[in-house]
Amino acid sequence: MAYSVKKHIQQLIYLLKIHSFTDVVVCPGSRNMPIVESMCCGDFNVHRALDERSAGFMTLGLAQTGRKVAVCVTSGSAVANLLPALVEAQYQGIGMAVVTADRPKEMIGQMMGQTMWQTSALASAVKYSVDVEDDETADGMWFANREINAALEIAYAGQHGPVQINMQIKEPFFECTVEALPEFRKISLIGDASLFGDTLKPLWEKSRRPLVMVGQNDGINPSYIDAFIRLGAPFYTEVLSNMEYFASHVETHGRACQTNNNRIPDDKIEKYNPDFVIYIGGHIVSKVAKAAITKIKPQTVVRVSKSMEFADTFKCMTHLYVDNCRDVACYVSDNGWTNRRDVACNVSDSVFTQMDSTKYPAVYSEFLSHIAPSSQIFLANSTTVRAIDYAYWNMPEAQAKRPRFFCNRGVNGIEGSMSAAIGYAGGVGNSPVYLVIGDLSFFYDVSSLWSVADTNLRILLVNDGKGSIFTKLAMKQTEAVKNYVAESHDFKAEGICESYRIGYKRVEDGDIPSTIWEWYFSETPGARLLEVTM
Ligand SMILES: Cc1ncc(C[n+]2csc(CCOP(=O)(O)OP(=O)(O)O)c2C)c(N)n1
Repeated sequence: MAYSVKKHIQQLIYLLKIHSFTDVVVCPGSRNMPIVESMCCGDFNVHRALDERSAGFMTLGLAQTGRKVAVCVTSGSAVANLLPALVEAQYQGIGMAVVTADRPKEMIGQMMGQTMWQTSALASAVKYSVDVEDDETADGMWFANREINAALEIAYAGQHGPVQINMQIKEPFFECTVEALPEFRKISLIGDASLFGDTLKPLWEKSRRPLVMVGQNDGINPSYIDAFIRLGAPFYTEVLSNMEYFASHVETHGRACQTNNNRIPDDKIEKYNPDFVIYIGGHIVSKVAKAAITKIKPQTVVRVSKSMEFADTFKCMTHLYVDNCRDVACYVSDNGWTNRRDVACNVSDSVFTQMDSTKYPAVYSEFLSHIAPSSQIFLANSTTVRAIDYAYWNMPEAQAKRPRFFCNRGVNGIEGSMSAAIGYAGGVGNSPVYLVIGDLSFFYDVSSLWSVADTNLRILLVNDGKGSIFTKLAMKQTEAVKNYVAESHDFKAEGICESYRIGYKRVEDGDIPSTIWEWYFSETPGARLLEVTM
Protein backbone atom coordinates (compact mmCIF):
# COMPACT_ATOMS: atom_id res chain seq x y z
CA MET A 1 0.00 0.00 0.00
CA ALA A 2 1.22 3.50 -0.84
CA TYR A 3 -0.07 7.04 -1.26
CA SER A 4 -1.69 8.39 -4.41
CA VAL A 5 0.57 10.19 -6.87
CA LYS A 6 -1.99 13.02 -6.98
CA LYS A 7 -0.59 16.02 -5.08
CA HIS A 8 -3.93 17.35 -3.89
CA ILE A 9 -4.71 13.96 -2.33
CA GLN A 10 -1.32 13.96 -0.63
CA GLN A 11 -2.09 17.43 0.77
CA LEU A 12 -5.47 16.25 2.02
CA ILE A 13 -4.02 13.25 3.84
CA TYR A 14 -1.11 15.25 5.30
CA LEU A 15 -3.41 18.02 6.53
CA LEU A 16 -5.96 15.63 8.04
CA LYS A 17 -3.11 14.13 10.03
CA ILE A 18 -1.53 17.40 11.11
CA HIS A 19 -4.92 18.79 12.13
CA SER A 20 -5.23 15.78 14.46
CA PHE A 21 -7.83 13.68 12.64
CA THR A 22 -7.55 10.16 14.04
CA ASP A 23 -10.38 8.25 12.35
CA VAL A 24 -11.81 7.86 8.86
CA VAL A 25 -15.01 6.19 7.72
CA VAL A 26 -14.74 4.97 4.13
CA CYS A 27 -17.29 3.72 1.60
CA PRO A 28 -16.68 1.77 -1.60
CA GLY A 29 -16.25 3.44 -4.97
CA SER A 30 -13.93 4.03 -7.87
CA ARG A 31 -13.47 7.79 -7.91
CA ASN A 32 -12.59 7.85 -4.18
CA MET A 33 -10.25 4.83 -4.45
CA PRO A 34 -6.97 6.85 -4.41
CA ILE A 35 -8.18 8.77 -1.34
CA VAL A 36 -9.23 5.61 0.48
CA GLU A 37 -5.94 3.84 -0.28
CA SER A 38 -3.98 6.90 0.85
CA MET A 39 -6.03 7.07 4.04
CA CYS A 40 -5.22 3.44 4.72
CA CYS A 41 -1.50 4.16 4.82
CA GLY A 42 -1.95 7.44 6.67
CA ASP A 43 -1.98 6.05 10.18
CA PHE A 44 -5.70 6.55 10.77
CA ASN A 45 -8.19 4.18 12.41
CA VAL A 46 -10.10 3.09 9.30
CA HIS A 47 -13.79 2.12 9.65
CA ARG A 48 -15.83 0.78 6.75
CA ALA A 49 -19.47 1.16 5.73
CA LEU A 50 -21.39 0.09 2.66
CA ASP A 51 -24.19 2.61 2.69
CA GLU A 52 -23.24 6.30 2.73
CA ARG A 53 -26.30 7.30 4.77
CA SER A 54 -25.15 4.93 7.48
CA ALA A 55 -21.51 6.07 7.09
CA GLY A 56 -22.64 9.62 7.86
CA PHE A 57 -24.28 8.54 11.10
CA MET A 58 -21.31 6.33 12.05
CA THR A 59 -19.10 9.37 11.62
CA LEU A 60 -21.41 11.37 13.85
CA GLY A 61 -21.27 8.69 16.54
CA LEU A 62 -17.47 8.45 16.37
CA ALA A 63 -17.20 12.23 16.55
CA GLN A 64 -19.31 12.17 19.71
CA THR A 65 -16.49 10.26 21.43
CA GLY A 66 -14.45 13.45 21.10
CA ARG A 67 -12.38 12.39 18.08
CA LYS A 68 -11.81 14.26 14.87
CA VAL A 69 -13.31 12.08 12.11
CA ALA A 70 -13.50 12.29 8.32
CA VAL A 71 -15.89 10.37 6.10
CA CYS A 72 -14.96 9.63 2.48
CA VAL A 73 -17.44 8.71 -0.25
CA THR A 74 -17.44 8.38 -4.00
CA SER A 75 -19.18 10.69 -6.48
CA GLY A 76 -22.85 11.06 -7.43
CA SER A 77 -25.79 10.07 -5.27
CA ALA A 78 -23.35 8.67 -2.68
CA VAL A 79 -22.81 12.30 -1.70
CA ALA A 80 -26.52 13.05 -1.43
CA ASN A 81 -26.94 10.11 0.93
CA LEU A 82 -24.82 11.87 3.55
CA LEU A 83 -27.32 14.68 3.96
CA PRO A 84 -29.47 13.31 6.82
CA ALA A 85 -26.42 12.75 9.05
CA LEU A 86 -24.98 16.16 8.18
CA VAL A 87 -28.20 17.94 9.04
CA GLU A 88 -28.21 16.10 12.37
CA ALA A 89 -24.56 17.04 13.00
CA GLN A 90 -25.25 20.63 12.05
CA TYR A 91 -28.05 21.00 14.57
CA GLN A 92 -26.16 19.17 17.31
CA GLY A 93 -23.02 21.21 16.64
CA ILE A 94 -20.77 18.25 15.87
CA GLY A 95 -17.68 18.83 13.75
CA MET A 96 -16.53 16.45 11.01
CA ALA A 97 -14.85 16.51 7.61
CA VAL A 98 -16.81 15.19 4.64
CA VAL A 99 -14.52 14.20 1.77
CA THR A 100 -16.40 13.68 -1.49
CA ALA A 101 -14.61 12.42 -4.60
CA ASP A 102 -15.74 14.04 -7.85
CA ARG A 103 -15.04 14.20 -11.55
CA PRO A 104 -13.46 17.42 -12.83
CA LYS A 105 -16.11 20.12 -13.12
CA GLU A 106 -16.11 20.22 -16.93
CA MET A 107 -17.60 16.70 -16.83
CA ILE A 108 -20.64 17.59 -14.74
CA GLY A 109 -23.95 17.45 -16.59
CA GLN A 110 -22.33 15.70 -19.59
CA MET A 111 -24.05 12.32 -19.25
CA MET A 112 -21.00 10.87 -17.53
CA GLY A 113 -21.56 8.23 -14.86
CA GLN A 114 -22.22 9.27 -11.28
CA THR A 115 -22.00 13.01 -11.71
CA MET A 116 -23.98 15.86 -10.23
CA TRP A 117 -23.23 19.22 -8.59
CA GLN A 118 -21.81 17.92 -5.32
CA THR A 119 -21.16 21.06 -3.34
CA SER A 120 -24.59 22.60 -3.85
CA ALA A 121 -26.08 19.22 -2.85
CA LEU A 122 -24.75 19.60 0.70
CA ALA A 123 -24.58 23.38 0.90
CA SER A 124 -27.41 23.82 3.37
CA ALA A 125 -25.91 21.38 5.89
CA VAL A 126 -22.21 22.29 6.01
CA LYS A 127 -20.40 25.21 7.64
CA TYR A 128 -17.86 25.48 4.88
CA SER A 129 -17.32 23.86 1.58
CA VAL A 130 -14.35 23.77 -0.75
CA ASP A 131 -14.07 22.47 -4.28
CA VAL A 132 -10.46 21.37 -4.83
CA GLU A 133 -9.34 21.03 -8.43
CA ASP A 134 -6.87 18.41 -9.58
CA ASP A 135 -4.37 21.14 -10.44
CA GLU A 136 -0.67 20.69 -9.70
CA THR A 137 0.43 24.20 -10.71
CA ALA A 138 1.77 26.42 -7.91
CA ASP A 139 -1.53 28.31 -7.77
CA GLY A 140 -3.56 25.11 -7.73
CA MET A 141 -1.47 23.73 -4.88
CA TRP A 142 -1.73 27.01 -2.97
CA PHE A 143 -5.50 26.99 -3.33
CA ALA A 144 -5.79 23.37 -2.17
CA ASN A 145 -3.50 23.98 0.80
CA ARG A 146 -5.22 27.14 1.97
CA GLU A 147 -8.76 25.83 1.53
CA ILE A 148 -8.24 22.40 3.07
CA ASN A 149 -6.55 24.08 6.05
CA ALA A 150 -9.52 26.46 6.29
CA ALA A 151 -12.13 23.69 6.16
CA LEU A 152 -10.37 21.54 8.78
CA GLU A 153 -10.04 24.45 11.20
CA ILE A 154 -13.49 25.97 10.63
CA ALA A 155 -15.21 22.65 11.46
CA TYR A 156 -14.10 23.14 15.07
CA ALA A 157 -14.29 26.92 15.43
CA GLY A 158 -17.20 28.45 17.33
CA GLN A 159 -20.23 26.15 17.01
CA HIS A 160 -18.75 22.95 15.55
CA GLY A 161 -20.23 21.52 12.37
CA PRO A 162 -19.56 19.48 9.24
CA VAL A 163 -17.39 20.85 6.42
CA GLN A 164 -17.16 19.48 2.88
CA ILE A 165 -13.96 18.96 0.92
CA ASN A 166 -14.94 18.06 -2.65
CA MET A 167 -11.95 16.53 -4.43
CA GLN A 168 -12.07 16.75 -8.22
CA ILE A 169 -10.03 13.86 -9.56
CA LYS A 170 -8.91 13.57 -13.19
CA GLU A 171 -8.18 10.30 -14.95
CA PRO A 172 -6.02 8.28 -14.67
CA PHE A 173 -6.23 8.09 -10.91
CA PHE A 174 -5.50 4.57 -9.72
CA GLU A 175 -1.73 5.01 -9.29
CA CYS A 176 -0.74 4.85 -5.62
CA THR A 177 3.03 4.49 -5.53
CA VAL A 178 4.28 7.23 -3.22
CA GLU A 179 5.93 5.73 -0.14
CA ALA A 180 6.31 8.84 2.02
CA LEU A 181 4.19 11.97 2.11
CA PRO A 182 5.91 15.27 1.46
CA GLU A 183 5.30 18.03 4.03
CA PHE A 184 2.77 20.77 3.42
CA ARG A 185 2.06 23.99 5.22
CA LYS A 186 -0.29 23.97 8.19
CA ILE A 187 -2.39 27.06 8.89
CA SER A 188 -3.74 27.21 12.43
CA LEU A 189 -6.76 29.12 13.55
CA ILE A 190 -5.73 30.38 16.96
CA GLY A 191 -8.24 31.34 19.58
CA ASP A 192 -8.62 33.71 22.42
CA ALA A 193 -5.50 34.88 24.16
CA SER A 194 -3.25 32.68 22.08
CA LEU A 195 -2.11 35.66 20.11
CA PHE A 196 -0.15 36.87 23.09
CA GLY A 197 -0.11 33.54 24.86
CA ASP A 198 1.77 30.30 24.58
CA THR A 199 1.29 29.64 20.89
CA LEU A 200 3.19 32.58 19.52
CA LYS A 201 5.35 33.80 22.35
CA PRO A 202 8.21 31.35 21.74
CA LEU A 203 8.21 32.20 18.03
CA TRP A 204 8.28 35.89 18.84
CA GLU A 205 11.17 35.45 21.26
CA LYS A 206 13.14 33.56 18.60
CA SER A 207 12.42 36.06 15.85
CA ARG A 208 15.23 38.38 14.82
CA ARG A 209 13.39 40.75 12.52
CA PRO A 210 9.69 41.18 13.44
CA LEU A 211 7.37 43.37 11.43
CA VAL A 212 3.80 44.56 12.07
CA MET A 213 1.85 45.31 8.88
CA VAL A 214 -1.32 47.37 9.13
CA GLY A 215 -3.80 47.34 6.26
CA GLN A 216 -6.86 49.54 5.83
CA ASN A 217 -8.04 50.60 9.23
CA ASP A 218 -11.62 51.54 9.72
CA GLY A 219 -12.13 50.01 13.09
CA ILE A 220 -9.16 47.86 14.10
CA ASN A 221 -9.39 47.18 17.82
CA PRO A 222 -7.03 49.96 19.04
CA SER A 223 -5.77 47.84 21.90
CA TYR A 224 -4.01 45.60 19.36
CA ILE A 225 -2.20 48.57 17.94
CA ASP A 226 -1.27 49.62 21.44
CA ALA A 227 -0.04 46.10 22.14
CA PHE A 228 2.09 46.06 19.00
CA ILE A 229 3.55 49.47 19.78
CA ARG A 230 4.49 48.22 23.23
CA LEU A 231 6.28 45.35 21.53
CA GLY A 232 8.45 47.89 19.77
CA ALA A 233 8.60 46.12 16.40
CA PRO A 234 8.89 48.17 13.21
CA PHE A 235 5.68 48.86 11.29
CA TYR A 236 4.66 48.82 7.67
CA THR A 237 1.71 51.22 7.35
CA GLU A 238 -0.06 53.09 4.57
CA VAL A 239 -2.32 56.13 4.57
CA LEU A 240 -5.35 53.84 4.80
CA SER A 241 -3.93 52.37 8.03
CA ASN A 242 -4.95 55.70 9.61
CA MET A 243 -2.43 55.23 12.41
CA GLU A 244 -1.90 58.88 13.15
CA TYR A 245 -5.62 59.62 13.07
CA PHE A 246 -6.49 56.87 15.53
CA ALA A 247 -3.70 57.94 17.86
CA SER A 248 -6.17 59.48 20.27
CA HIS A 249 -7.81 56.11 20.92
CA VAL A 250 -4.50 54.47 21.60
CA GLU A 251 -3.39 57.26 23.89
CA THR A 252 -6.00 56.08 26.38
CA HIS A 253 -3.52 53.32 27.14
CA GLY A 254 -0.88 55.86 27.98
CA ARG A 255 1.29 56.33 24.93
CA ALA A 256 1.10 58.17 21.67
CA CYS A 257 0.52 56.16 18.55
CA GLN A 258 3.53 57.14 16.49
CA THR A 259 4.51 54.46 14.11
CA ASN A 260 5.78 56.73 11.38
CA ASN A 261 9.22 57.14 12.97
CA ASN A 262 9.46 53.38 13.14
CA ARG A 263 8.14 52.63 9.67
CA ILE A 264 9.73 50.54 6.96
CA PRO A 265 8.76 51.70 3.46
CA ASP A 266 7.56 49.06 1.00
CA ASP A 267 10.70 49.04 -1.13
CA LYS A 268 12.85 48.32 1.94
CA ILE A 269 10.92 45.33 3.26
CA GLU A 270 12.97 42.90 1.23
CA LYS A 271 16.20 44.31 2.60
CA TYR A 272 14.86 44.14 6.16
CA ASN A 273 13.89 40.50 5.53
CA PRO A 274 11.36 39.93 8.33
CA ASP A 275 11.05 36.49 9.92
CA PHE A 276 7.91 37.16 11.99
CA VAL A 277 5.05 39.15 10.47
CA ILE A 278 1.81 40.19 12.09
CA TYR A 279 -0.74 41.49 9.55
CA ILE A 280 -3.78 43.31 10.89
CA GLY A 281 -6.52 45.33 9.19
CA GLY A 282 -7.91 45.35 5.68
CA HIS A 283 -6.26 45.58 2.29
CA ILE A 284 -2.65 46.60 1.84
CA VAL A 285 -2.46 48.76 -1.27
CA SER A 286 1.22 48.36 -2.13
CA LYS A 287 1.93 45.50 -4.50
CA VAL A 288 5.62 45.89 -3.65
CA ALA A 289 4.99 45.26 0.05
CA LYS A 290 2.84 42.21 -0.65
CA ALA A 291 5.26 40.74 -3.18
CA ALA A 292 8.18 41.18 -0.75
CA ILE A 293 6.52 39.10 1.96
CA THR A 294 5.44 36.44 -0.55
CA LYS A 295 9.04 36.19 -1.75
CA ILE A 296 10.63 36.15 1.71
CA LYS A 297 8.13 33.64 3.17
CA PRO A 298 8.79 34.55 6.82
CA GLN A 299 8.77 31.63 9.20
CA THR A 300 5.76 32.96 11.09
CA VAL A 301 3.00 35.02 9.47
CA VAL A 302 0.06 35.82 11.73
CA ARG A 303 -3.09 37.32 10.29
CA VAL A 304 -5.22 39.15 12.86
CA SER A 305 -8.69 39.37 11.40
CA LYS A 306 -12.26 40.13 12.28
CA SER A 307 -13.51 37.31 10.13
CA MET A 308 -12.72 33.66 9.80
CA GLU A 309 -11.91 34.06 6.11
CA PHE A 310 -8.52 32.49 5.42
CA ALA A 311 -7.14 35.55 3.64
CA ASP A 312 -3.66 34.29 2.80
CA THR A 313 -2.59 37.47 1.04
CA PHE A 314 1.12 36.67 1.12
CA LYS A 315 0.63 32.96 0.40
CA CYS A 316 2.57 32.06 3.55
CA MET A 317 0.21 32.63 6.49
CA THR A 318 0.88 30.26 9.37
CA HIS A 319 -1.69 31.45 11.92
CA LEU A 320 -5.09 33.09 11.67
CA TYR A 321 -6.27 34.84 14.81
CA VAL A 322 -9.86 36.01 14.93
CA ASP A 323 -10.18 39.22 16.92
CA ASN A 324 -13.17 39.05 19.21
CA CYS A 325 -12.95 42.73 20.09
CA ARG A 326 -11.57 42.43 23.59
CA ASP A 327 -8.99 44.68 25.17
CA VAL A 328 -5.75 42.79 24.66
CA ALA A 329 -3.09 45.32 25.57
CA CYS A 330 -2.64 43.85 29.05
CA TYR A 331 -1.57 40.48 27.61
CA VAL A 332 1.65 41.88 26.32
CA SER A 333 2.91 43.16 29.64
CA ASP A 334 1.35 40.33 31.64
CA ASN A 335 2.90 37.62 29.55
CA GLY A 336 6.24 39.33 29.27
CA TRP A 337 6.79 39.37 25.53
CA THR A 338 10.19 40.86 24.85
CA ASN A 339 10.18 44.40 23.55
CA ARG A 340 11.95 44.52 20.21
CA ARG A 341 12.75 48.19 20.03
CA ASP A 342 16.38 47.15 19.60
CA VAL A 343 15.67 45.86 16.10
CA ALA A 344 13.32 48.69 15.30
CA CYS A 345 15.78 51.51 15.94
CA ASN A 346 18.54 49.92 13.93
CA VAL A 347 16.54 49.18 10.85
CA SER A 348 14.55 52.33 10.49
CA ASP A 349 17.67 54.48 10.25
CA SER A 350 19.38 52.24 7.80
CA VAL A 351 16.47 51.77 5.43
CA PHE A 352 14.99 55.22 5.19
CA THR A 353 15.77 57.18 2.05
CA GLN A 354 14.21 60.22 0.45
CA MET A 355 11.46 59.47 -2.03
CA ASP A 356 11.43 60.48 -5.66
CA SER A 357 9.34 63.67 -5.74
CA THR A 358 8.67 63.32 -9.49
CA LYS A 359 7.03 59.92 -9.29
CA TYR A 360 3.51 61.42 -9.20
CA PRO A 361 2.20 64.87 -10.25
CA ALA A 362 2.76 67.64 -7.70
CA VAL A 363 -0.94 68.17 -7.08
CA TYR A 364 -1.13 65.34 -4.55
CA SER A 365 1.58 66.68 -2.24
CA GLU A 366 0.31 70.23 -2.65
CA PHE A 367 -3.11 69.06 -1.58
CA LEU A 368 -1.65 67.41 1.53
CA SER A 369 0.38 70.47 2.41
CA HIS A 370 -2.81 72.58 2.50
CA ILE A 371 -5.12 70.32 4.51
CA ALA A 372 -6.28 71.29 7.99
CA PRO A 373 -5.56 69.07 11.01
CA SER A 374 -7.90 66.06 11.33
CA SER A 375 -9.27 66.43 7.79
CA GLN A 376 -11.56 63.67 6.53
CA ILE A 377 -10.25 62.59 3.12
CA PHE A 378 -11.84 60.14 0.70
CA LEU A 379 -9.52 58.64 -1.90
CA ALA A 380 -10.63 57.03 -5.13
CA ASN A 381 -8.97 53.81 -6.24
CA SER A 382 -6.30 53.43 -8.89
CA THR A 383 -3.57 56.08 -9.03
CA THR A 384 -5.14 58.36 -6.41
CA VAL A 385 -4.72 56.13 -3.37
CA ARG A 386 -1.15 55.23 -4.37
CA ALA A 387 -0.10 58.80 -5.12
CA ILE A 388 -1.48 60.19 -1.85
CA ASP A 389 0.17 57.35 0.07
CA TYR A 390 3.48 58.06 -1.60
CA ALA A 391 3.30 61.79 -0.93
CA TYR A 392 2.14 61.41 2.68
CA TRP A 393 5.11 59.35 3.83
CA ASN A 394 7.45 61.99 2.48
CA MET A 395 5.66 64.76 4.37
CA PRO A 396 6.09 64.69 8.18
CA GLU A 397 4.03 67.90 8.35
CA ALA A 398 1.07 66.11 6.72
CA GLN A 399 1.43 63.15 9.08
CA ALA A 400 1.42 65.52 12.05
CA LYS A 401 -1.98 66.82 10.96
CA ARG A 402 -3.39 63.34 11.54
CA PRO A 403 -5.89 63.23 8.69
CA ARG A 404 -8.29 60.33 8.36
CA PHE A 405 -8.36 58.49 5.04
CA PHE A 406 -11.17 56.49 3.50
CA CYS A 407 -11.23 54.40 0.33
CA ASN A 408 -13.49 51.73 -1.20
CA ARG A 409 -10.67 49.26 -0.82
CA GLY A 410 -12.76 46.21 0.04
CA VAL A 411 -12.99 45.28 -3.65
CA ASN A 412 -11.26 48.29 -5.23
CA GLY A 413 -14.16 49.35 -7.46
CA ILE A 414 -14.02 52.70 -9.20
CA GLU A 415 -17.79 53.02 -9.38
CA GLY A 416 -18.79 54.44 -6.02
CA SER A 417 -15.94 56.56 -4.67
CA MET A 418 -17.83 59.80 -5.07
CA SER A 419 -21.11 58.31 -3.83
CA ALA A 420 -19.40 57.14 -0.63
CA ALA A 421 -17.84 60.57 -0.06
CA ILE A 422 -21.19 62.28 -0.65
CA GLY A 423 -22.90 59.89 1.73
CA TYR A 424 -20.31 60.65 4.41
CA ALA A 425 -20.46 64.39 3.76
CA GLY A 426 -24.24 64.27 4.09
CA GLY A 427 -23.81 62.57 7.44
CA VAL A 428 -21.35 65.03 8.98
CA GLY A 429 -23.28 68.20 8.17
CA ASN A 430 -21.19 71.30 7.73
CA SER A 431 -17.66 69.99 8.20
CA PRO A 432 -15.75 69.86 4.97
CA VAL A 433 -15.07 66.44 3.51
CA TYR A 434 -12.44 65.98 0.81
CA LEU A 435 -12.44 63.67 -2.17
CA VAL A 436 -9.40 63.12 -4.38
CA ILE A 437 -10.44 61.29 -7.54
CA GLY A 438 -9.24 60.35 -11.03
CA ASP A 439 -11.24 61.21 -14.15
CA LEU A 440 -12.71 57.78 -15.01
CA SER A 441 -13.81 57.27 -11.43
CA PHE A 442 -15.37 60.73 -11.48
CA PHE A 443 -17.27 60.43 -14.78
CA TYR A 444 -18.44 56.93 -13.85
CA ASP A 445 -20.12 58.14 -10.68
CA VAL A 446 -21.54 61.46 -11.88
CA SER A 447 -25.09 60.51 -10.97
CA SER A 448 -24.12 60.65 -7.27
CA LEU A 449 -23.87 64.44 -7.66
CA TRP A 450 -27.65 64.48 -7.55
CA SER A 451 -27.28 64.70 -3.77
CA VAL A 452 -24.16 66.87 -3.51
CA ALA A 453 -25.81 70.27 -3.25
CA ASP A 454 -26.51 70.04 0.46
CA THR A 455 -22.99 68.97 1.39
CA ASN A 456 -19.67 70.62 1.98
CA LEU A 457 -17.77 68.20 -0.26
CA ARG A 458 -14.52 69.44 -1.79
CA ILE A 459 -13.62 67.42 -4.85
CA LEU A 460 -10.11 67.42 -6.24
CA LEU A 461 -10.41 65.90 -9.71
CA VAL A 462 -7.08 64.90 -11.21
CA ASN A 463 -7.98 64.67 -14.90
CA ASP A 464 -5.25 63.16 -17.02
CA GLY A 465 -7.68 62.22 -19.80
CA LYS A 466 -7.51 58.43 -19.28
CA GLY A 467 -7.26 55.56 -16.85
CA SER A 468 -3.57 56.28 -16.45
CA ILE A 469 -2.96 53.17 -14.38
CA PHE A 470 -3.26 51.19 -17.62
CA THR A 471 -0.45 53.12 -19.21
CA LYS A 472 1.83 52.09 -16.34
CA LEU A 473 1.14 48.37 -16.45
CA ALA A 474 3.14 46.04 -18.66
CA MET A 475 0.52 45.93 -21.44
CA LYS A 476 1.35 46.99 -24.97
CA GLN A 477 -0.09 50.47 -25.62
CA THR A 478 -2.01 49.65 -28.81
CA GLU A 479 -4.81 51.82 -30.23
CA ALA A 480 -7.32 49.38 -28.76
CA VAL A 481 -5.76 49.70 -25.30
CA LYS A 482 -5.73 53.48 -25.59
CA ASN A 483 -9.39 53.66 -26.64
CA TYR A 484 -11.10 50.78 -24.89
CA VAL A 485 -8.95 49.97 -21.85
CA ALA A 486 -7.47 53.30 -20.80
CA GLU A 487 -10.64 54.96 -22.23
CA SER A 488 -8.76 58.06 -23.43
CA HIS A 489 -10.99 61.14 -23.65
CA ASP A 490 -10.91 64.91 -23.50
CA PHE A 491 -13.95 65.53 -21.32
CA LYS A 492 -13.94 68.18 -18.63
CA ALA A 493 -16.16 68.50 -15.57
CA GLU A 494 -17.19 72.12 -16.09
CA GLY A 495 -20.64 71.51 -17.59
CA ILE A 496 -21.43 68.85 -15.04
CA CYS A 497 -20.58 71.22 -12.20
CA GLU A 498 -22.81 73.86 -13.72
CA SER A 499 -25.73 71.41 -13.94
CA TYR A 500 -25.35 70.32 -10.33
CA ARG A 501 -24.53 73.85 -9.06
CA ILE A 502 -21.09 73.00 -7.74
CA GLY A 503 -18.47 75.77 -7.47
CA TYR A 504 -15.88 75.01 -10.17
CA LYS A 505 -12.34 76.00 -11.16
CA ARG A 506 -9.82 74.38 -13.50
CA VAL A 507 -6.02 74.63 -13.60
CA GLU A 508 -3.00 72.87 -15.06
CA ASP A 509 -0.88 70.77 -12.68
CA GLY A 510 2.46 72.22 -11.75
CA ASP A 511 1.12 75.74 -11.54
CA ILE A 512 -1.70 75.86 -9.04
CA PRO A 513 -1.88 79.44 -7.71
CA SER A 514 -2.34 79.84 -3.96
CA THR A 515 -5.57 81.78 -4.57
CA ILE A 516 -7.04 78.67 -6.10
CA TRP A 517 -6.11 76.57 -3.06
CA GLU A 518 -7.59 79.30 -0.83
CA TRP A 519 -10.83 79.09 -2.79
CA TYR A 520 -10.83 75.30 -2.63
CA PHE A 521 -10.18 75.13 1.11
CA SER A 522 -12.19 78.24 2.10
CA GLU A 523 -14.47 77.99 5.10
CA THR A 524 -17.53 79.23 3.24
CA PRO A 525 -19.67 76.11 3.11
CA GLY A 526 -20.75 74.51 -0.14
CA ALA A 527 -19.68 71.84 -2.56
CA ARG A 528 -16.89 72.75 -4.95
CA LEU A 529 -14.66 71.04 -7.43
CA LEU A 530 -11.13 71.83 -8.46
CA GLU A 531 -10.19 70.13 -11.72
CA VAL A 532 -6.48 69.74 -12.30
CA THR A 533 -5.67 68.74 -15.87
CA MET A 534 -2.46 67.38 -17.32
C1 LIG B 1 -16.34 49.01 -11.18
C2 LIG B 1 -14.95 48.90 -11.76
N1 LIG B 1 -14.80 48.81 -13.08
C3 LIG B 1 -13.55 48.71 -13.61
C4 LIG B 1 -12.44 48.71 -12.80
C5 LIG B 1 -11.05 48.55 -13.42
N2 LIG B 1 -10.23 49.80 -13.22
C6 LIG B 1 -9.27 49.90 -12.31
S1 LIG B 1 -8.46 51.33 -12.33
C7 LIG B 1 -9.39 51.91 -13.62
C8 LIG B 1 -9.11 53.26 -14.22
C9 LIG B 1 -9.29 54.38 -13.27
O1 LIG B 1 -9.04 55.58 -13.93
P1 LIG B 1 -9.05 56.95 -13.17
O2 LIG B 1 -10.17 57.00 -12.19
O3 LIG B 1 -9.00 58.03 -14.19
O4 LIG B 1 -7.72 56.91 -12.32
P2 LIG B 1 -6.18 57.06 -12.80
O5 LIG B 1 -5.57 55.74 -12.65
O6 LIG B 1 -6.17 57.55 -14.20
O7 LIG B 1 -5.63 58.04 -11.87
C10 LIG B 1 -10.33 50.95 -14.01
C11 LIG B 1 -11.30 51.11 -15.12
C12 LIG B 1 -12.66 48.82 -11.40
N3 LIG B 1 -11.64 48.85 -10.51
N4 LIG B 1 -13.90 48.94 -10.91
